[in-house]
Amino acid sequence: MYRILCFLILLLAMPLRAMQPIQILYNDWTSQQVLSHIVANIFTELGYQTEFIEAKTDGQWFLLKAGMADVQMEVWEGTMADKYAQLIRSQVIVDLGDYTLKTREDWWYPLYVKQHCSGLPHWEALIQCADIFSRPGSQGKGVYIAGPWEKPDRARIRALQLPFVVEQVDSGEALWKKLAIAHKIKQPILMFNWTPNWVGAVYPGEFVEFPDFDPRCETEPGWGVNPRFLFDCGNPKSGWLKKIVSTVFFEQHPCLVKGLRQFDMDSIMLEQLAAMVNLENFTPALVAKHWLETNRIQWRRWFAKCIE
Ligand code: TMO
Repeated sequence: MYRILCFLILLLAMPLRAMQPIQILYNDWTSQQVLSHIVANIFTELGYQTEFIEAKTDGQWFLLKAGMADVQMEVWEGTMADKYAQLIRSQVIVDLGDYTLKTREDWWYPLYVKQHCSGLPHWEALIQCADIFSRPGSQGKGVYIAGPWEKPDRARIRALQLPFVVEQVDSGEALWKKLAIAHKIKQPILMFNWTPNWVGAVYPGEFVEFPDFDPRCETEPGWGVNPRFLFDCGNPKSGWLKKIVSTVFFEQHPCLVKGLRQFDMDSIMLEQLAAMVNLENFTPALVAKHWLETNRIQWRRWFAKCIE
């Protein structure tokens, strides 16, 4: 009896599952949004239904665990390696490979700042120059402007004994606005940024050179320049960018998995896609549509196994 019931439930559930749209995580920075639209369009052309699941990166890991998200087109090493590794270990997600480009995410400043702080990009210069980054209310301490993605900046500030406070803004747009204003009056600014990104082409700048990243920096207090605290290092300077899918998706869609494994971008293309949104004011959807049209042969080759 029990067996028959199970069989019936399975029979009922199967077509439902097949009809369920593919859930694509949609985050809050431009290149991720464009790539999400690109992959959604590809899946749609191949006959699948898709939907976007809007999430902050903090919240997306839970959604993957809960079966409420299937595909994430951009997992960045500098900010997400820990959570990524946890979910790989617990077999919630499957790694579909790295893009050929390399990434970096870290504290960054526009080049004119060096005129006020000649020891840059070395991190120790921040100790002497903190006051040039002060703002009303920061009591002479430097202000570091963070986005909503980083790893514990306050822990790094403590470990490296930097006279800095963190001001966190909640989107990329808010970061770029701060940068645009500071840049106009050549005011020193220290903020989060990453590459590949469109920003460097418009605002030449550099990353602060912190002590080189090492996994032990985040697990062994004794490692590094401060023997008492974790996070006395920078983020990886040549990090990976990965595509991941839920284990459920991996098992259900072998041909899409094959396609996603081959899906690739170089840094020039990723920067262009972001620039078309942030500089030319096209929507991510439109930029994606344009990419699909001009790269049709390419993506159809990647997903050839899914095309009858
Ligand atoms: C994840 N991000 C590219 C915004 O650093």
